[in-house]
Amino acid sequence: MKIRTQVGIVGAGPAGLVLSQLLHREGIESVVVEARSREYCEQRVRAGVLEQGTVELLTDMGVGGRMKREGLIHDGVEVRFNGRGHRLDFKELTGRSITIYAQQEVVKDLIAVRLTAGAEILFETEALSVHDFDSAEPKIGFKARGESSEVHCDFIAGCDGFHGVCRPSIAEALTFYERVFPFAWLGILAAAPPSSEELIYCYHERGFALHSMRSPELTRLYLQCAPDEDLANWSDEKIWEELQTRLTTRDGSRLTEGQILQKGVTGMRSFVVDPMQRGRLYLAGDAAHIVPPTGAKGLNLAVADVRVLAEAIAEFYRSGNTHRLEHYSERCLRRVWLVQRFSLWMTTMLHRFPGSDAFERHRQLADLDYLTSSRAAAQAFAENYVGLPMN
Ligand code: RFL
Ligand code: PHB
Repeated sequence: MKIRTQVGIVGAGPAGLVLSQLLHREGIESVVVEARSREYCEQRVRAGVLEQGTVELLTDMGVGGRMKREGLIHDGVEVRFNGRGHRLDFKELTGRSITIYAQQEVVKDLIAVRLTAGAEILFETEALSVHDFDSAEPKIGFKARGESSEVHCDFIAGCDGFHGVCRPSIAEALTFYERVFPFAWLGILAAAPPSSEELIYCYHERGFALHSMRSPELTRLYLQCAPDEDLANWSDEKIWEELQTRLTTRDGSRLTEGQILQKGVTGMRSFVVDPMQRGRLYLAGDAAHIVPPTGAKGLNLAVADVRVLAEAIAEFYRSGNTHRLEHYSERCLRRVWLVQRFSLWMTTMLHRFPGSDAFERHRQLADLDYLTSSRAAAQAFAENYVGLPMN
């Protein structure tokens, strides 16, 4: 079997699906090859914070209906340390806000819109190779029902996440930049109403904790743990006790507890490849970069990449001009490094580093003090958190 299309996309995560829809709106055809089942993609619990620019793009693309009805708009966040909360008001500081809407809901909405428009998404089809990207007809190799097959296309978009095949296929042409952190996050989803109307980022001597949510009935919470933490050592009671200890305030307010529906450990790294392209293969999203989740940026950055890529591909089909394609990586990497800087700064300020001394803890507290007492500092934080301008 041989499939011919204009753009072959590997991966039906946020990057691949948004790209496919943006291209469709420019009259450009694509085929998406996805290793997992539709159900798996629609259920994978991950990000929850959408920048205003991401929300606007999804709305312009025609996938904003349910997000507008069910998403929670937040005008600020709380930063908590020494048992006291400090609210940072995005709306007042930047005129913008964020939306809480789960990544898997974004994925569900995108898949539904793409399939309704007659798109081809080949689920349960793992790409085994990408090749010929230095020619005018690159190819994605895969096996379907035991038979080797290929997608032949004009361009390949490698939207296959951190563990995909696209980046390794061009590894010799790339420079890698990486930091792995000596801690991870233990995350839970609980059937409990959120204990605050907004997100709470908490610094505590026992380690970082985060209060987030998915809906008026579902709380999402995280606590800093060891990178190789064994979930078997964490009973539900122990998780709640640790969260209560870290998030406690001087006035004694407590989290509302509930049944834990899901738990998992997420490693933390900062990772960038440069360039994000080789010949007619373009990397986007987690395939090209990873940020620690502290800044809530991974999904938003993936969307920013494919917006640049869709514009560049559209220009090529309109005029034959390859200028934007040639500068794809350069345009993306500027934002990528700004977001890396922000995510690393938040991570460093809020986590307990193993072996850190009293000097380091005083420095972190001074960072938090400055953030919550200086309007200039709060504004710099808010402008990054709600999302830097697209251009
Ligand atoms: P994805 O979502 O990993 O999608 C890649 C897709 O490619 C498929 N694939 C293949 N398909 C075919 N053939 C192959 N050989 C393939 N190899 C892989 C995979 O099955 C998958 O469907 O990457 P994408 O699209 O770049 O999207 C990136 C985001 O998923 C990621 O950055 C965010 O989830 C990160 N993140 C957050 N981002 C935010 O913007 N805001 C947040 O609040 C936020 N919180 C988080 C997060 C990530 C977390 N975890 C679990 C890593 C919280 C957590 C806990
Ligand atoms: C989430 O709700 O999952 C979430 C929120 C903020 C973050 C990371 C994850 O920084």
